[in-house]
Amino acid sequence: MIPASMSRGLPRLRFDSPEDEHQFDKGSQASRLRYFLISGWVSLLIFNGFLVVDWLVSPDVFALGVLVRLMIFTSFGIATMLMAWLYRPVVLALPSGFAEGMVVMTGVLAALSVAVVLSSPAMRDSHWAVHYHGGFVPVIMYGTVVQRLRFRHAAIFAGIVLLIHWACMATGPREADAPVVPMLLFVVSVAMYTLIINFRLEYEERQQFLRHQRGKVLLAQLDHSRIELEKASRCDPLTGVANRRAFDHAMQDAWANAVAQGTPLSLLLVDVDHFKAYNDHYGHPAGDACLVQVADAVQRCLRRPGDLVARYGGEEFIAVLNRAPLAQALAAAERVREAIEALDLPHEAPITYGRVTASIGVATLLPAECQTSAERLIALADEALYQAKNRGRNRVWPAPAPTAPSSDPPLSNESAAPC
Ligand code: GH3
Ligand code: MG
Ligand code: MG
Repeated sequence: MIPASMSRGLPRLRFDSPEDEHQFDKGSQASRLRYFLISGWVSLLIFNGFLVVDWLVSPDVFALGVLVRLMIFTSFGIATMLMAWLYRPVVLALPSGFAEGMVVMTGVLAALSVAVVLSSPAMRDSHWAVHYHGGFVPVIMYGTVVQRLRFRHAAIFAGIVLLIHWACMATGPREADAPVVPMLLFVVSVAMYTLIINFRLEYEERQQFLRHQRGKVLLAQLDHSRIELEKASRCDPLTGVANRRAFDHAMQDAWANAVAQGTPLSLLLVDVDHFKAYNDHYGHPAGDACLVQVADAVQRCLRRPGDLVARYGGEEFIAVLNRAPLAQALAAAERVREAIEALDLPHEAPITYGRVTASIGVATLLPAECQTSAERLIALADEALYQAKNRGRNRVWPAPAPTAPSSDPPLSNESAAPC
C-alpha cells in the first residue's frame, strides 16, 4: 500500500500510519545516535570554550567554571557518551525516546552548570552578570538545531532551559540597572527561532521519508506487475500451460543444450481427435472446458525437470522432453494418451471412440549429430501426428515410422529418427 500523507490541514509531525511512524523512528535511530555522539563531543569542546568568558569575568568565576564545567559536567558528559557508544546495541534496542532523553538531560545539565556559575556570589558585583545569560543561547541551540532533537523533545528542552534562565534572572545577583528585558527577549527569541527551524527540519525529514517509502512501494508494485506481465506473456490464458511464444523460446534453448551436451531431444505433438465435432455437438464453452482438462492431463504426465508442455494451436499441445531418447518419449506419449482417455469425457459423435481421445506424434533427434534445426524436429513430430491420425486416431506414432507395423507403433524403439 502506498503510504498516506503525513498531515491533513496544518502540517503535523505525525504519520497517518503507526507503521510508518515506527519505521521512521527505527530506521533513523542508529544514524541519529552516531550523530548525537559526534556533535556531543564538539558541543563539549564549545561548552568548555566558555571558560574564556569565566576567566574574563573574574578569577573566582573562572575557578567555579573550571569546577562546574570542566570537572563535573565534562566528566559526566564524557562518561555518558562513552557508555552510549559502548552499549550502542542496548541503546538502539530501547525506544528512540531513550537517546533523545539522554540528549535532553545533558543539555539541561549544561544549563544548570551555567545557572550555578550565574548564581555564585562572585557575580554579585559584576556588570557581566546579565550578559552572562547569553550562555543559555548555545545551550538552547545545542538541543534544537545542533542535536536536532525531535520537535516535541526540543520544545520540552527549550522550555526547561528558559525556565532555568528566568529563575536565574529573577533570583540571581545582578546590577540594578542591568538590561534584563533585552536579554530575556534575546534568549526567548533564539529559543523560538531555533524551534521553528527544528520543526521545519523534522517536517522535511518526514516528507523525505514518505517519498522514499512511496518510491519503495511503487518499485515493488512495478516489479510485481513486470513479473505478472512476464508470466502472462508466456502463459496460455485458457489452459494455464505455456503458450506458443514460451514454447518457441524453450525449444531454442533445449535445442542448444542438446547440441552442447550431445543428448537426444524429443517432441510430443498431441491433437484432440474430432474436436470440431465435439464443439459442434457440445458447444464452444464445453469445448473450452474439455481443452482445460486435456491440458491438465498432459501436464500431469510430464513433470520431469526439463519437460515443457505448451498449447501449440487450437486443440493441439506440444511437449519438449529434454534428454529423452525415443523409447522414453514414446512411453511418455502413451501415458499422456491413456490419461486423456481416462478423463472419460463423453464424445458421442459416431466416428469417435465414445469419449474424448487424442493422437500423438513423437519425434526424437540427436541435435549434435544433425546439421538441421529445431523446425525439423517439429516437422517430424507433425508428420508422425499425421500418421497417427491416418491410422485411426487415439494412438501414439513415432516419426518417421519406416519400420513400424501398421497397427502397433514400435514403443521399444531406442533410436532417434534420422536427420
Ligand atoms: P482431427 O481429429 O483430425 O484433429 O479433427 P479435429 O476436428 O479435431 O480438427 P479440426 O482442425 O478440423 O478442428 C479443430 C477444432 O478445434 C476447430 C476449432 O473450432 C476448435 N478449436 C480451436 N481452438 C479452440 C478453442 O480455444 N476452444 C474451443 N472450444 N474450440 C477450439
Ligand atoms: Mg488440429
Ligand atoms: Mg484435432
